[in-house]
Amino acid sequence: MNTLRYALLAAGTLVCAAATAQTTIKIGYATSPQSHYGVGSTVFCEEVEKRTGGRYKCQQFPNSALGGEREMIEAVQLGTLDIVNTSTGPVGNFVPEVNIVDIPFLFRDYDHARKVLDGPIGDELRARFPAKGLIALAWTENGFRHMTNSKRPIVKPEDAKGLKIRSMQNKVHIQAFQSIGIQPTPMAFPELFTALQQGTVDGQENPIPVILSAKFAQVQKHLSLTGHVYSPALLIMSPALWNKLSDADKKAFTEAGKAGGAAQRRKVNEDEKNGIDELRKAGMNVVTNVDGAAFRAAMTPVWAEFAKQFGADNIRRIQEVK
Ligand code: EAX
Repeated sequence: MNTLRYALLAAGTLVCAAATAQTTIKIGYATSPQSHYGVGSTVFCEEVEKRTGGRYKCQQFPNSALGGEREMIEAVQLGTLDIVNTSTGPVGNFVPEVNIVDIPFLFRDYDHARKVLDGPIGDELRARFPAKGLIALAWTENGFRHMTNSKRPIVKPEDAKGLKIRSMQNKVHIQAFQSIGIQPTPMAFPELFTALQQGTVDGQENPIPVILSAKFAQVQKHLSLTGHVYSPALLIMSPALWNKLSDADKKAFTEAGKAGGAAQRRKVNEDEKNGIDELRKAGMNVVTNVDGAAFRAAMTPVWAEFAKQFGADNIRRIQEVK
């Protein structure tokens, strides 16, 4: 009788253990835990833990601890990293159609960008990822990108001519910068601060939240509010993890992704509101009278190239979202 009792007890313990087994998921991103990516990732992780009753919890790898965004996306594809919270910068190297969202001056403002990404167009773009061995769980946000450099204030495109500006590994950005005489230097984000410090490049371009969290004011004098590109971001998950999830857990992760994206956008709003003064106080010369019309006019020829690459109708469809 005792043997049966012990066997049942052991079986019961095993069942309980299985029911409360906890899986740790690894999530990586480029900037600090206090940054917009850190806030978005933390809310995502809290929501996952809550919505799965603690069966899944995160281990975060901030500050490019696992490499640049391109390397992290590759790791997600291989299944050695579960999730990356990344800008779309390098994503076009994996899912070429996504490069359409990186076209300069495509989005009018944050409201327009968020409406496009949260609507059918954003869903259609996310649906292209599984065929490339990636799961685009949710849109998060990086923000409108502005130029910084150590040489001179940039007011109009001519002022940027000849400057060596670091770009993301993004062919649309590279084409656009070349079209206005900038010398783009594609470089992974983790190398950027040192490159600016050593003068390997004269400048870079990033949203206010990144310029703040990466402390670029320590190595850059001039900030020009060009807002030349809206930089979306995404929570991208490994199919190795996604395919193991039950339907209920897939729903839980998807809802958690939306909550993370909303929190990240709120942090971007905050940084947009307070960040410029913070950067002035940190010693940056902030150029607010950038000639946006001149930048748009200078990029008209390369826009014709983008219309050929992505389809004028597809671009117009994005522009017409109100
Ligand atoms: O996603 O590489 C970049 O400039 C990105 O904006 C940064 O990694 C945050």
